[in-house]
Amino acid sequence: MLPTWRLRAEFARRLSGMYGNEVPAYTTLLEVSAQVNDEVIARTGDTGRLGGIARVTAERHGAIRVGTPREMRRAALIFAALGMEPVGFYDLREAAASAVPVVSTAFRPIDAEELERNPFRVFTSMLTTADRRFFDPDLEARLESFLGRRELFPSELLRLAERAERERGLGEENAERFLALAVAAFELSPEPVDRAWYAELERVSAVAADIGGVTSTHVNHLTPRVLDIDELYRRMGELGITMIDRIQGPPRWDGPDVLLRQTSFRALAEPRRFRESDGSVGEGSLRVRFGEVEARGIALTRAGRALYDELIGEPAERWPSRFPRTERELAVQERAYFRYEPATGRPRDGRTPPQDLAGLLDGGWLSAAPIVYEDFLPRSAAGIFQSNLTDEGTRDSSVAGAHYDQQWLSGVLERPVHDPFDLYAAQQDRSLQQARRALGLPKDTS
Ligand code: OOG
Ligand code: NI
Repeated sequence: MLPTWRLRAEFARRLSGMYGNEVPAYTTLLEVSAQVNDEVIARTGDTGRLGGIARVTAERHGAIRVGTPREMRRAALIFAALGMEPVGFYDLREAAASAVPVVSTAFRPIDAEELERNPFRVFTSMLTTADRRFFDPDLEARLESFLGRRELFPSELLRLAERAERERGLGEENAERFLALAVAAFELSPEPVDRAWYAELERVSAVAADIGGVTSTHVNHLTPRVLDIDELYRRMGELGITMIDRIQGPPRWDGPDVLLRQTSFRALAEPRRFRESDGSVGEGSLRVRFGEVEARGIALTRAGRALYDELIGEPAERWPSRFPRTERELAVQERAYFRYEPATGRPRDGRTPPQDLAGLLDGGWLSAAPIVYEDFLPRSAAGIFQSNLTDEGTRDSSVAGAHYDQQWLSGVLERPVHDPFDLYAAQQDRSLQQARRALGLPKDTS
């Protein structure tokens, strides 16, 4: 029997192997990331404060794009089989200046223990075909009909996924079959692309064409995690791989690493087959996939995030005077999430611990371990999407956009879409109450 987490780890490993065969620059990126990580560990020691090296080395996120609520629901079932649940709602239509007509969520494990075993996550976007700013009624109808005719996931895969979710794993033979089918579902298809249809959608948005212009889905990118993203950025440049002009997310500074920093490069054009209007099939190429790398830091509370959102438009020099400069300040000001533990073996000398968090931390009664940010950032995601488009596409801003939100997505998926802040807060809260109990303190009700 392969339990859920092993299915997830094995899926991530095989997907990475498959993608490495498809996109050679990804393999280079993995090599450079591993090198940088080894060097950081040799320099600083593996303190594991933001995840141990075993986790970080295996850690990836993927990005996929689907066309309809039905496809989204089926993707959710496959991820559920892997112990990955929908977390967060991202509306990239508003976050991007270019035409990016999608809304998204991230499928990922939500328990600390499961994250530690393998934190594989997939940023999953769905085309907003009902949004009149991008698609007129005629194009919407043709898109719906095209998407309605395709099956991204074979029924055998869906049946095995249902079983894996229900039984929290699969026997060896079924697991093998499930993994092979699941990886194949995200492979680039040799099926010819209808040139005129693809081009028509491309005029609206390259993202729309990538999703709705082909009969299958594919991994758009797979992203390794690196411990020093500035160093990685420099080295990729030395290898002649042109990165986008900046690292998205918080600036480099000497304070704590928070949230997520990401950067990307455009992958090479890939050979694809095209069907022309006269019915003939010939060779061509498309350049839609890219490489991305990320560094992860501490998860911020709503208050911390509000401050981050305020500062992100400002120059990095402003950070030190405005953003908490130490983990202690982040904790005491309730700007970031931590897992609290009672300090062990410390003689009390007859003293009673103070009530407040600052006192508990400063007096050495409690230790605080950062909770890693496991999610994405809409502005960075939009930046990543955008920097890899050569064309802005078209958007009719004179008409109203269609409304999609987290509740709507929960309905589509027939599963709750978790709020990331609630997940981090619950984890912190549990640890704090437990620690207070261990110290003989009353429950903190603040
Ligand atoms: C997803 C872009 C967002 C990230 O890391 O923020 C993303 C896509 O291109 O499909 O992957
Ligand atoms: Ni990504």
